[in-house]
Amino acid sequence: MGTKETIVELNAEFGIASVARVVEGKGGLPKVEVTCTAATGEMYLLGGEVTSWKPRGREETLFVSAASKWEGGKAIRGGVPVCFPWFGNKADDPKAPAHGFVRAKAWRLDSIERKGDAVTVSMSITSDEGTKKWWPAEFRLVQRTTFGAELVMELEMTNSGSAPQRFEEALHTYFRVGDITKARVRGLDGIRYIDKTDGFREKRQQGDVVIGKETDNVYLDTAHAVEIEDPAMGRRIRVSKENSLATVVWNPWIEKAKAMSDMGDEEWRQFVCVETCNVAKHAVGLEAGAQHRMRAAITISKF
Ligand code: TA6
Repeated sequence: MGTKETIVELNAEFGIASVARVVEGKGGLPKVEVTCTAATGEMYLLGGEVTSWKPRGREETLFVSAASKWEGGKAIRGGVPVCFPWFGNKADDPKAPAHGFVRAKAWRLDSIERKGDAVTVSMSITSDEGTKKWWPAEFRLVQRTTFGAELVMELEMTNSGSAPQRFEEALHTYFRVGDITKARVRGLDGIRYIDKTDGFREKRQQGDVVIGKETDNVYLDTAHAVEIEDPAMGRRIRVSKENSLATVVWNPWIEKAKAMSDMGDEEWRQFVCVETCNVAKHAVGLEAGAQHRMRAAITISKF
């Protein structure tokens, strides 16, 4: 079945008149488009990836690169890539795809539900012979996203195998900012972090996180909310979380952005990644048959 037929079929099965529909997105890729009272949003079946959330009366919250590739098998540059079952490079296999394999694979659309003035979209990916080449585990991973006055994402991992598994996970969220040089991330003062731009040295955050160079910090033992202050767009973005003990703050800055084929040379100015995750020493151990659910909730207020 071609993509167009799939889209027609999916829309017939899951579409909700005037609230949510399955349409052809960029590159002809299928996506769910949400237009409910509280917000608009979109989520691609590629990677189970949220690529837009606009609460009613507000501007777009997420950043997506104008140079993103929109091709099956390639991660979308921007939105909320799902990193799983490892973060960054795979320790024991330099040839393995960075951030795991699920963000470049087609996920399954499982449901679209209207909940009051919000809409919840669930997509999932299940282990198969292809995934076992990279990671010999049985699993089902669900990305359940509610587009409403807040954006709530739940990443639910079920260990459907007969052996315990250990994995890393991240909601690698690209937040749009008006000017990265004026933005700051509050809420990590005093928290220990690994500085990936300085030989993975351990450091301690002094005050707010301001971005004035390539920044790639993995904050550890931190379960609480952070706020992105974006004076250029006059807004504050709050990211609260559950069942996550690490937060990553990343901006590639000038040289790294230039070196990325799927990012515009000047786009480093327009986003900061604040990633809700369990990585490094916070990798999750899950017994056979058990389930783990990491949650991120995002709200916007006037700055
Ligand atoms: O989360 C930050 C990071 O791990 C950086 O090191 C950088 O590699 C970024 O992710 C983007 O990775 P990607 O594989 O999407 O280019």
